[in-house]
Amino acid sequence: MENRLKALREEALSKIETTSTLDVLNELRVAYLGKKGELTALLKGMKDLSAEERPKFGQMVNEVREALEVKLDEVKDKLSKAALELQLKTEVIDVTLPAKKKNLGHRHPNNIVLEEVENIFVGMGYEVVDGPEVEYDYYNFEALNIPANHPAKDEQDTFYINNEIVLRTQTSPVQARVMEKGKLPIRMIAPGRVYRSDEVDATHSPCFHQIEGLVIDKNVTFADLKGTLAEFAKKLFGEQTKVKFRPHHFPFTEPSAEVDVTCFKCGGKGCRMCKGSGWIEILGCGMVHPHVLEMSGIDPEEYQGFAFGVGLERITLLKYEIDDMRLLYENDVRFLKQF
Ligand code: 2NL
Repeated sequence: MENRLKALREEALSKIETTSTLDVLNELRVAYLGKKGELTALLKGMKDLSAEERPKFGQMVNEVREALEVKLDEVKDKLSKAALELQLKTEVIDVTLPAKKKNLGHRHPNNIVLEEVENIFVGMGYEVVDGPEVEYDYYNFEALNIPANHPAKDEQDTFYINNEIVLRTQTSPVQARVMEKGKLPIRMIAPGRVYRSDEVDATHSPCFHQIEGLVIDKNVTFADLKGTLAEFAKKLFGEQTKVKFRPHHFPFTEPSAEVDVTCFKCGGKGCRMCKGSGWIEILGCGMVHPHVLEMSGIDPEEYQGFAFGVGLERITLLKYEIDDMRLLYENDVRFLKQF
C-alpha cells in the first residue's frame, strides 16, 4: 500500500503540474482528493493494516493530501493569472477610436418660420397666445360674424364633432376668447393648427397652420394696419420689400384687404416664382368688424382694431421655394436637413 501511495503521489503531482486549463485542474482535484477519489479509497483500505501500521500510513496519506493541495493551489494560481492576462490582452478598449455618430433630427421648416414670425411680433410688443383646436361653433363662427348660412360653415368645408363643436377652421376663436375676457388694449398673435375638409394636393391639406394677429385699442386706424404689415413684410422677406393692399371681403373685418409683397426672387420684375406679375399674395387682413367687437362686449365707438391671418405653410413654401406642401408633412429627415 505504501508503494501504491508513492506511485499515486508521483503520478498526481506530474499530472497537476502539466495541466493547462482550470477545468481539467478541477477534474484532477475531484479525481484525487474527492469523496470518491483515489486517496479516499486508499484510506478505506487501511482497515486491512495492523494496528501499528495504521497511524503511520494515515499520516503518510495526509502528507500526500497536503502536498497535492499545495500543488493544486499553486497551479490554479498560475493558470488564473495567465487567463486574466490573456483576457486583458484580447479585450483592449481603444479609447482613441472615434465615437459612433448619433443621428440627430432637424427643426421643421414650418417651425423655423413660425419662430421668425413670433420674434418679429414679440419685438413689436405682441403676446403669443394659444387655445383649443376642438372649439365651439360659437367662437369659430358666430362670434366672428360668420352667419349660420355662410358657405364656410358647410359640412364640405368644416369638420363637425357634433352640432355645436367643430375642429377650428382658423385661429380667430383664440382671439375671440381673449376679446371676451375684456382686458384691453390687446396686442396678440395666435399661431396654431387649423382644420378644413380639403382634398390633399400640392397646395392643400386638411390640417395646416395659421398665424392670426389682433390689435385692439383706442384710435387704431387702417394706417396702423398698413404700417404694421409693411414692417412685418420687410423683416420677413428683406428691407427692400414693398406691400400692396387689394380690397377684399371677410365677414369678420370691414374694410378688408389682401396683401401682396414684391417678389423676393426677382424684386418685382416678374419671374416664375411670382408668375410674371412681380407680386406675391401673403395674407388677408382688415379692420375688426363692429359686430365682432360688440359680440365680445367691446364698444366699437370707443375701441377699434385690426386683424390679419397668414397661412404658415404658404409662407414656408414661398420662403424656401418648396413646390409641394406634402413635403412638409412627410418629415423625411433628408428633406428637413436642407433648411
Ligand atoms: C386669411 C384671412 C384673416 C382675420 C383673419 C380676425 C380675427 C378676429 C377678428 C377679425 Cl378675432 N379678424 N382675423 C382677419 C382678416 C383676415 O385671415 O386669408 N388668412 C389666411
